[in-house]
Amino acid sequence: MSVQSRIRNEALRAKVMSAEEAARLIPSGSTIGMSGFTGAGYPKQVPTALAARIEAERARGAPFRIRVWTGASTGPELDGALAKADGIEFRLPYNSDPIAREKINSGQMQYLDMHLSQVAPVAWQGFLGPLDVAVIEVAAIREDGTLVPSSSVGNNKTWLERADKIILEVNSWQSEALEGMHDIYYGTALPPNRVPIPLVRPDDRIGAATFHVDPARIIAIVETDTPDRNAPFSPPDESSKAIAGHLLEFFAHEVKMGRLPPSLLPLQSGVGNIANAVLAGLVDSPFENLTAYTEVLQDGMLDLLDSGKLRVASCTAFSLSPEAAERLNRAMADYRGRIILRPQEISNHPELVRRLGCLAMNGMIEADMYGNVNSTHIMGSRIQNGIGGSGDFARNAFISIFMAPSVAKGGKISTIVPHVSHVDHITQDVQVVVTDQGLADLRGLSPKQRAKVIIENCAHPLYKPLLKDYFERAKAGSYGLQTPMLLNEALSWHQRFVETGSMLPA
Ligand code: 0RQ
Repeated sequence: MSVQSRIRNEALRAKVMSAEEAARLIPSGSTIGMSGFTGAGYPKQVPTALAARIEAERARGAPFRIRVWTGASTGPELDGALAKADGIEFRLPYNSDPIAREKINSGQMQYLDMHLSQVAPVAWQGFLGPLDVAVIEVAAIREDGTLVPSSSVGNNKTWLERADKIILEVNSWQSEALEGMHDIYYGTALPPNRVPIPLVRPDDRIGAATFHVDPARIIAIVETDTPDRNAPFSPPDESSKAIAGHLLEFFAHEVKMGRLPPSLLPLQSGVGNIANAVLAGLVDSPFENLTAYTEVLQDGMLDLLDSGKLRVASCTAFSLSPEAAERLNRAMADYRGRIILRPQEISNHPELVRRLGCLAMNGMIEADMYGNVNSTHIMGSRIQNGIGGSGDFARNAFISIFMAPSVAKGGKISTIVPHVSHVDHITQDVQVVVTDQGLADLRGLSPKQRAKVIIENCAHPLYKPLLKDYFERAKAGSYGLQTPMLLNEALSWHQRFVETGSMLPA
């Protein structure tokens, strides 16, 4: 594929330069809005060149740091390289890069972990300050100067509108057949000018196929030919398969009771082993004509599309293994019409999640016996990734489901605890908790009723007697009996792990 064919606007071709030249146009102290969502569609060469420049400047005694806003997680060429160069002073809204995680947890990087639907509106509110530069990967530039989005949309529309200067990476690794797959809605506004979003089905198209951009603000275009960070998937393990089994049985029961239609409701599914096992389970299930209104399209969802069980998937990004990315890229045109990529403020919009009645299935770090969920912090203080889209979906879903193996670290940690060490999702936003041990349907239950069901159905046998014992003593010695709690003891399991390496008593 010749690069010329990807930059089809004559005037913009004059702005092509190397990544190093483009990186030189970014001043120290800049706030940069980068594309990228779960390792898809992030710029790959300019951030790496910028990291090299930051290291060179520091060697000369000139400190150089930037503020980075993205869609969600990116890849090693962006977060990894910039964090390694100690170039990121402030980062939002989601990170899963191990080097950046280490910088955050060692106090060297400020990190604002946000609901992903809220990033674009917050950028418009203005209290985060100006956006100096947007660095955005696109699949092509059309004759009329509009941009064909890449394998993720994220916050790109907002960064392109809001930034003073724009640097584009045109990546010829991305399929040209992506053109026509996106739906970029330009109708959002801040109050008091907000209007209803006219989307009532997961497959509705309400926007444009491309980004509009002011060509005068484009200061550089860099040509690349580099794959997304597509992490390999391990096949579902026994625990994930057990979790998937419990959940599919629950869905079947809900259909039988007339509380869900036979084609279920639009699925939202997180990433990782468990989510993939649930999707794999759906391929072999009796459910037909499924839809997805979700954040990312992962391997399991592609399989579900291929099986014919999934009619349409709306998302903001791909999150695929290298094999699945190859498969999708080869046949992209065949999937057009069945996959829609939207800005994350629309894919995760609370108004739409509530209207469509999504079935939200997300991973968790731990849940307590009352149904509060921790999705982000290990032992209350150490960030793992971030809340991502889980809060956007959980509070507004038709059924909000959280899943995890019943133990972590080979049994040294129970994921069902007396009290979560950090709260991301309050008990009112958590309707179903599932572990390999079983499923707790918490709908309509009071706190003490919830505790009984969670301990009985979800706790690992190693920890079940300890939880029962705590609950009985809490009921006898608590200051109040609505949500019994022994204040000094509630977090003692976590403290024991920090001190001895295990939540189990010696
Ligand atoms: O640590 O890597 O050192 O072994 O946490 O845990 O079991 O690999 O789980 O990859 O499914 O991630 C909640 C983090 C789960 C994820 C979370 C340790 C465990 C391991 C990772 P090691 P696993 P997963 C929309 C939804 C928030 C964002 C979200 C997440 C590591 O699902 O980031 O929902 N969610 N987005 O050993 C101490 C515990 C632990 C624990 C696990 N109780 N205590 N450590 N670990 N449980 C999709 C997107 O937003 C993209």
